[in-house]
Amino acid sequence: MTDVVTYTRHDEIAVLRIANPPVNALSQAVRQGLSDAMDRAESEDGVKAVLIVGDGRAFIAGADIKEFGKPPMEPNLPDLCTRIEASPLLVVASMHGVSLGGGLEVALGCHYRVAQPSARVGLPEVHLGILPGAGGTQRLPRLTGAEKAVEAITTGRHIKAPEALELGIIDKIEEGDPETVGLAYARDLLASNAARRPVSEMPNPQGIDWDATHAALLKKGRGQLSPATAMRAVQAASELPFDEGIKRERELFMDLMNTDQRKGLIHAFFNERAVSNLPELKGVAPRALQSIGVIGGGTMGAGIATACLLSGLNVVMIEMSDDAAEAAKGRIGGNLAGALKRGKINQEKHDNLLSIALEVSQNYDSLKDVDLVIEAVFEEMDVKKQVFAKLDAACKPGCVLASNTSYLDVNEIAASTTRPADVIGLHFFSPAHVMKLLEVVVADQTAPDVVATGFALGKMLGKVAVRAGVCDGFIGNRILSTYRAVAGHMVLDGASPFQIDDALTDFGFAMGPFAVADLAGLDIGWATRKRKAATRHPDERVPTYIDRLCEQGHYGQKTGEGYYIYEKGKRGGTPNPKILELIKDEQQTLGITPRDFSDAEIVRRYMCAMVNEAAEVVGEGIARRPLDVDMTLLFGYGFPRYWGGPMKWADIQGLDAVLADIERYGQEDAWFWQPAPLLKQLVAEGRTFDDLNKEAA
Ligand code: T1G
Repeated sequence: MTDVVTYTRHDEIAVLRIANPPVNALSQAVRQGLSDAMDRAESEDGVKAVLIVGDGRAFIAGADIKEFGKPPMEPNLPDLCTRIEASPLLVVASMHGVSLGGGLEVALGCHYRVAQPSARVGLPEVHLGILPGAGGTQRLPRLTGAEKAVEAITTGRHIKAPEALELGIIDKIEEGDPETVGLAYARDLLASNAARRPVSEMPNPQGIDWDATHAALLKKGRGQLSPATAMRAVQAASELPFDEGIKRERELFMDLMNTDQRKGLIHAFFNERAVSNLPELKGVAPRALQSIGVIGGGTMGAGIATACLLSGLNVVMIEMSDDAAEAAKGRIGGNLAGALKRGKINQEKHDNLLSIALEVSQNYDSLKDVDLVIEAVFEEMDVKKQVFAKLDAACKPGCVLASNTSYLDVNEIAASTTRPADVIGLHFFSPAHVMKLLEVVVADQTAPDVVATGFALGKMLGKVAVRAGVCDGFIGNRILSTYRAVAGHMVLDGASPFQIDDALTDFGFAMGPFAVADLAGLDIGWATRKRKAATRHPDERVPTYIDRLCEQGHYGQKTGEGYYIYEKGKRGGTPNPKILELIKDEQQTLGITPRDFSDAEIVRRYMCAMVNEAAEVVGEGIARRPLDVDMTLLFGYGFPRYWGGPMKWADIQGLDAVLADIERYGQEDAWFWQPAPLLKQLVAEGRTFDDLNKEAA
């Protein structure tokens, strides 16, 4: 018996308690322990029932993801679930915290299930690029029906106990210590002579329109395979005897285990957590955070203030006038109304946040007690320096002074104060109370505990915080400008913006670069091009066709016309015919004979440009590791999660092949396609970006 599963007798009931912190993942030791304990219960005299319960904060969080990619180790989970179910004893699961993936599958292998009111169950395997592979696709639909099972499995969502009871996934909800509640339930079942109730012996669920559902899942998944494949496993539960259905589930599970998408999604899962655990911050205590100042109540400032309020922090918002203060309060009120509507807060909380937790003032003296201030004013260095001078004077010693700037030099801002060690960049992404990415921009003199405070704030706000160094655009916007540029080059050479957007949404992006530009506002890019014109390298190719559209006052969604035409009240836009005319004019001016591009070439060039710039960013230390780039692109730029991020994508393609393409493209445009030194070094050494991640851990 392994020590991760303990065995105790309570009269005629044997209790199997799993203790494998932090979340009772079903490691080989746990599986072996459960199997041995079942054997023991069945061999001992007087045992009539078995209770399975989890120690700590969860029943079971699922299979041990750390074992993925390693050779399988017996006992495997599907057999264990079947073994539990086949026991001649009555087997009861008492669930608390989360019961996810293999954890729920173990419970479904039991004959009865009781749960805490706060318990949550789910089969989230599709988020890891796989499917429930221990009988979940066969047992769940026998309890809930096929349609509900398909919804639960293909969304991977957490189902709260009351809904789980309604769906028939659990049999009872009982408040109390899970082991005590489980024992009482087992005793009641025995007293009432309840029969064993193997789910596998329940009737096949009725079928649904499988092919239409499959097609809809593929479309909704934007190329992600696991939801649609998982649906086929549920179809087997409807059409095949249980044992054949289990075999079909196993086949489909192995198909998905061998996909690149599984590698990408597991990479995303682990690194979403690793990215904010910086070795250099081990033992560095963050400064206290109770109240936050926000300077500027525009869209960004109001979003930041909303995120802080929703996380339990008090906020002092500074604006310049009564009207501006009112407008800021209105934006925050609108954001909180949205949170109320989505059920994230109740009415009482909503009212309290607006009336007590939020103070809106025009006087910097109101900031005298705040622990951290975030400046979110106009992106103009002089304006920011004026604000920081006031903050320097008004804020208490030790108060962290942060700028939300998206590209300006945080070193220059810090140098304009008497306390550069307290200055840091906290780059939020709009809408700041929704987008998960937070770039923590560390200036040369930023103190370690100020960096730790930035990450502590990120954790409080539920953000994915990524450490960035100081450069134009930090990590995300710097890389964005490069892959946006290559898209422009392809337009000049013959690919239409619309074909490029379609090719990239087929690749898995939520939106293509031109639709994103319309969303963000074409005037922003226009202003950037004008700002950079004076210092631009003569060999840099910069399309001007879109400037002609801006000159006509067309800035994208906000004016109703950009790359696309937008009609009021309709989602999305239709391609703007003017664009193709403007491109043709510019091609004639430049003497370019346009050529055709395949979708594959569009994606390849776009990704190679992204990876090359990202390798520069890592090589310069602006990003600590390749995984920091991956998490930035996943959580701030709509990069398809099932690729794991651009660096994971490159590892999967093979860095040598990526470098070869970059060098080949360089024959057309040597200035743009300069292979990053780090990429060349890794290829020469036969290493991958993931190798760098492991070395930097
Ligand atoms: N295996 C191994 N480690 C896990 C784990 C797992 N399943 N789940 C979490 N951890 C670690 C995590 O890496 C972190 O470690 C710590 O626990 C706390 O996690 C056959 C094949 C359970 C809701 O997909 O959703 O079953 O960084 O920071 O925010 O069909 O973790 O501290 O060292 O996320 O409170 C299916 C994945 C697996 C659940 C807790 N199960 N986990 O969230 O804490 S596949 C899942 C989660 C499967 C079967 C298939 C969350 C959580 P460290 P955390 P949290």
